[in-house]
Amino acid sequence: MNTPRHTDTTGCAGDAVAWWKEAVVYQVYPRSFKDSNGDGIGDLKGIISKLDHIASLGVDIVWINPVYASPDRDNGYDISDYRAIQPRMGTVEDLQLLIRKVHKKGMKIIMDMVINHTSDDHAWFREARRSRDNPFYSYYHWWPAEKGKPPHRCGFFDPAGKGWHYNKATRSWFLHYFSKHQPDLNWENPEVREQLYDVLRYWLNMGIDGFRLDAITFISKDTRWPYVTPTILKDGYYGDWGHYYAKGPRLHEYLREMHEKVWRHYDAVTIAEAPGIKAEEANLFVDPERKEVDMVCHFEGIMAGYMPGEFKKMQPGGYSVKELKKIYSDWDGALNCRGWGTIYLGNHDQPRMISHWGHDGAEYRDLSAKMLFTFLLTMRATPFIYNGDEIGMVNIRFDQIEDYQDIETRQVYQRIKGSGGDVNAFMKDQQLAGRDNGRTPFQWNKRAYAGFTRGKPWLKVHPNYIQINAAAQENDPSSVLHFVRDLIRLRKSIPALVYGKYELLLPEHPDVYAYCRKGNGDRCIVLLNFTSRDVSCPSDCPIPVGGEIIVNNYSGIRERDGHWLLRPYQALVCRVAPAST
Ligand code: ISL
Ligand code: CA
Repeated sequence: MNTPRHTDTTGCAGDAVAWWKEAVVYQVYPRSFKDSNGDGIGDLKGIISKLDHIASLGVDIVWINPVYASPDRDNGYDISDYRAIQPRMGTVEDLQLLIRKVHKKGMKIIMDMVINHTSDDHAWFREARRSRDNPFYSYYHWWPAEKGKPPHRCGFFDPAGKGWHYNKATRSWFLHYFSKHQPDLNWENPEVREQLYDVLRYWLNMGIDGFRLDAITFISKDTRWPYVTPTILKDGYYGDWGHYYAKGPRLHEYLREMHEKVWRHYDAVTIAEAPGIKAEEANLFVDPERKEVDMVCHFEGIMAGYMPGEFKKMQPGGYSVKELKKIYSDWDGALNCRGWGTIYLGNHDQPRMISHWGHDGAEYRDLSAKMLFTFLLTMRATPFIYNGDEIGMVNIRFDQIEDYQDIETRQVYQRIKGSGGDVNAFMKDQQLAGRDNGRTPFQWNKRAYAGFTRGKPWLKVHPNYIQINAAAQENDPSSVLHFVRDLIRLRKSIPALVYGKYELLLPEHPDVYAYCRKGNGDRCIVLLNFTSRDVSCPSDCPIPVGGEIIVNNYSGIRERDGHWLLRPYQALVCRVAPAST
């Protein structure tokens, strides 16, 4: 699909057509997708065996989380060999077969690349930590003991929250923004950059169509190592940490160099995971004239409703719809005519979409899933679907720390326990926000372990798999799965839903998210009730006369006193076809 389907744009230079703007991305978390050999861990052959399911959705790009050699301290986000496949995941031949099969089905495949840090088991680091004279020492960031203690930096996955770890042999501390098993690479060293660019070329030459660049906003550090006040560098995640770490002085210089040396030579799509980036900074990354990356995945949307400065703690009462509207509208406004956005409502670092933004009780589970998918697939941004969401999977809500496998949950638990904090409250928060909620095995059918594995799964399967599974959804024409397929088809058949301008309607409405997508005389009005209550859409709600309802997750529309009445989690899309405008 290198040739974009549509030729019409909104007339802005930044809205030029591109295949990746029209694409729908499907994220596969390989560990939890499908196990082919009974060891309880999903693998490449497993993905290959389920390509029909993926292709049946109508998605265009498959993004796989890291499958490189790794001691798996952070499920592959700690790479020990950039050119090797993790044996548990399969072989390079398996990957090549996957690439061929994905391409044969008319889709593209992108890999996740972790180049802010390596594993401490990577050959570079094993050498580096031996002595200061070792040629690889300068591949990482160090603070020598003779200078006293290093200035505080966060280690997000460190039990003490510390980002420096002391290494005896070199009499120095090394920097790790994540766990001590994930030392940060020293991008100041041109040799490091060349090595990494070579890795990128290696996979692109194998046929990979692009990358999701993990934690890429963190690669540049201020190596004068200034003292930064604790209010800026909170130990918690969601204070101002990201804004400091994502503002390294040479970040954009590195991104431009990477573009010049790698991306420019390939028709590859690049997606920067961008923690710490605000809407007003977005174009620094994605303005095509700057030649950096194609898209960023920001965190402002996904973090709505979390308590600032705390570790993934939801605000009492959850997120506010008005806040959500403001964030997405600000991002659209910032990118308008210059760059292009992304939208995602869940991923492997987040709780399940339905549990987070909708309602996972039986009554509203499917309705809210359909409403959320309507949002995801009608915005002016490339949508990312996280595997399992299309069949309505929900949070597992573990009540014992032993059930969690995630390094983040386990380390933060230790941190809170160690500092005499409230672990019970933390366990409750994790039921809502813990990353393992989004990582439980994919529910294929009602056989043992949901058909994910013949062995014992690495993480517990959600007990609701008997009701919620792909096979059951397949057989039910009113299921979330069928709804998602229809929506993807719809997005592709109406150019205004891809490129059309986005205009927020009813900005002050506390419960309804309403907007219009407009382009080439075509107009689609989207109305979404984000609550479990009946709400009324005021009379200025511009449902046009003569419009055709093209999406509705209920069988009809109610009206009272001349107002539309939206049922709990009702989603409506009304199209005013070109002829009637
Ligand atoms: O997941 C987060 C908080 O729960 C984020 O802060 C996350 O750590 C950050 O966005 C970077 O995420 C990426 O790199 C991490 C890895 O653990 C994540 O899975 C990955 O998406 C370290 O490589
Ligand atoms: Ca396996």
